[in-house]
Amino acid sequence: MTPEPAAIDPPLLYSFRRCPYAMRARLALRACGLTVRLREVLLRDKPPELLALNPAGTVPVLQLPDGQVLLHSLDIMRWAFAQQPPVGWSRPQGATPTEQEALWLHTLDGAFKRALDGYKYPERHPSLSAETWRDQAVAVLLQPLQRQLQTQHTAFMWGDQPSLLDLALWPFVRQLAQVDAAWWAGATGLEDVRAWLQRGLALPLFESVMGKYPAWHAGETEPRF
Ligand SMILES: N[C@@H](CCC(=O)N[C@@H](CS)C(=O)NCC(=O)O)C(=O)O
Repeated sequence: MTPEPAAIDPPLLYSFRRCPYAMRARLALRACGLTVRLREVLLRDKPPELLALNPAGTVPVLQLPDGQVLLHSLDIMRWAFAQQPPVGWSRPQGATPTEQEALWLHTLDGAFKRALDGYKYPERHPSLSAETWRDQAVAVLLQPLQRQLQTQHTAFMWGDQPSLLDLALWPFVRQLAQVDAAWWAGATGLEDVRAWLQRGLALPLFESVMGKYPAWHAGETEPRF
């Protein structure tokens, strides 16, 4: 009789609930139907196990059963989509995003994120006023997004179903919207972006990745996520 193959533990995900990078990694893992063991961390008290894998100390980090370690959220998202893309989604992308998608992601993680940080923490970025930072965030990412959604008449970025890119953007645009909810609710020229964000946040998928977990400590069994 052939022996049963040994069960392989699911990958380990180091995550922080409110971190938008960790959020998009969790969104992708969940959308692709993949299970991980979750180690929720406190950024002010990082476990040595995380620092051993990633001396930069950022989350998310995904450690695969073969020992490979993914240190960036987009790598985790692409890995998840390459394993098992969600059925029926718009342009499910694996390891190789198109040039157009790469450009969106570059703007998002670069110019938009800098402007978002300036808007959220103007005291730490005093070279510009909070409103000017916000205007920049709108100009580099949200206006192009508005134009794309408006021209295509689609619910999501590339069609009637979400895509990797929608998942990558939502947590960051959500943060911007939360800084000043009254401004966001009335911002002119961003109507389709507002509806797109609302649609994303209303997905059961989004709620399903926002559950609360206690911080993990060495020796504790990780909850399955
Ligand atoms: N390039 C990384 C950036 C991740 C990142 O900056 N995460 C923040 C939390 S939102 C972090 O871990 N910061 C470390 C700290 O605050 O000590 C990625 O895409 O995953």
